[in-house]
Amino acid sequence: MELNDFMGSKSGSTYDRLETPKTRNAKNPGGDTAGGRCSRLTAVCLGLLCVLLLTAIIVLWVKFNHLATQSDYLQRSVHNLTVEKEGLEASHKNSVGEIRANKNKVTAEKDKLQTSYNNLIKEKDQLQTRYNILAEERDQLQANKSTVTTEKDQLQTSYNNLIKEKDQLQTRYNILAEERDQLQANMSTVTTEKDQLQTIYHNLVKEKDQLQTRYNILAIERDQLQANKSTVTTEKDQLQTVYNNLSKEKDQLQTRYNILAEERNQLQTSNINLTREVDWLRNNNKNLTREKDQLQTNNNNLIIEKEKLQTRYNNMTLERDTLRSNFNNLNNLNKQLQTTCKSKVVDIHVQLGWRSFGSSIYYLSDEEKTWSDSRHYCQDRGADLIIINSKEKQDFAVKTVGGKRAWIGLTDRHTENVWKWVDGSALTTGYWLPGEPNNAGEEDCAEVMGVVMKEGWNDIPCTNKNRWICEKSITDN
Ligand code: 2F8
Ligand code: CA
Repeated sequence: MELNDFMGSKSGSTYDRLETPKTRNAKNPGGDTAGGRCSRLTAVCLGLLCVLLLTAIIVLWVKFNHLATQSDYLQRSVHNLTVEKEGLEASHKNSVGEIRANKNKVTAEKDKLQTSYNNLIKEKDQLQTRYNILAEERDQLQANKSTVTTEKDQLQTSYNNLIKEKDQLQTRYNILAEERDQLQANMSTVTTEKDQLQTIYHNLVKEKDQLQTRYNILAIERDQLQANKSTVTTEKDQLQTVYNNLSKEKDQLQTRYNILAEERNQLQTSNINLTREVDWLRNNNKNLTREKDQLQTNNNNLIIEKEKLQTRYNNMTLERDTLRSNFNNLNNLNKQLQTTCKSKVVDIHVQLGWRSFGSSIYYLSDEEKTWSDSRHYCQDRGADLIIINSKEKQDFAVKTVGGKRAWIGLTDRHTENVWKWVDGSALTTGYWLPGEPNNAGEEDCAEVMGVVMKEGWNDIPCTNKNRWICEKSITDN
């Protein structure tokens, strides 16, 4: 727009002064002069200069517009930033104000809390101090209470004893007073009689001596009564003094009792704070008392049961002693009977051909049987084949069998060369003949030989028939 205007304005002066060849030729159609060429060169140069100027102007214009746009943008940005800055400053001011206000509030609250805290600390210390003082006072009062209670109990006991003694003295005093009254009555009677006698004395002179004598006697009696009266009076006075002293002491005790009662009331007042503890202790005490009562009841029941058990134990002890005595008697009787019985058994067996040796009896058969049949014979009679486990028994067996031979209770028929006795015990010491046992032809049973120079054991077949020796213990049963 402005460019066109600019160019228009410029063309008005420059283009009016330029001439194209056509126009020049039209003006000067005759020829091409040096001036004309110079003019055209100048015109061309001017045209180029114009173009350059125009280009520069356009570039500058564009740059100007760009700078103007940037300037507007920057101005708007500055404006916006300024607005934001103002808003931020305002909000900052508000925030700073709020923060300052809050800070002041917090500081004030903190100060209040600090003050409250300090006050609480002080109150706590004061309470702690008061609590410690109260605790000490409570302990002292507790101690004083215990002491006062003990003293009060002692005084009460003393007071009761004094009251009893006072009552006894009063009773004795009353008795003495009655006796005194009786004596006074008697004395009055005697005095009356004396007056009568005095009258009679005047009237009956003859009887004067007798009456004088009686009078003297009566006078003596009177003197005695008078002396008694004096004594009674003295005792009465002493009793009165004692009674007065007792009354004084009673009054003093009453005064001290009143003082103690006041102190007790003060202590009771002071102990109000301890009432809870006391109640708690009482509750505990009640529970403990209940438990104690239950335990007491249990204890009583246990004592009753224990006494019953003791009675039963005593009865049972008596029964046991009786039974033990009976048992001992029966045991002795049993031993006697066993001894007698064994003796009888031995006698009977001896009569039947058995021989006694040690604590057993032995039987040497006349018959001959196999080893097993021989053993059955013995077993049928409560015996078994002989077991020879000592030199003494070996000698006895050799002697019993004489010049013959007999089965003994020894065999290895279950395991070859493992010899065992009939009671299952293993053979430890054998009295075998030289070279025996040799198992010469399945020889599993043992015999004892009593032949001279051939006294010992030999193994032979169990099916052989042989004599045998039975052994029966008389200590069994
Ligand atoms: O009858 C068997 C018996 O024969 C001999 O004794 C007589 C044997 N003695 C010797 O050989 C020394 C036994 O061992 C044998 O049992
Ligand atoms: Ca043999």
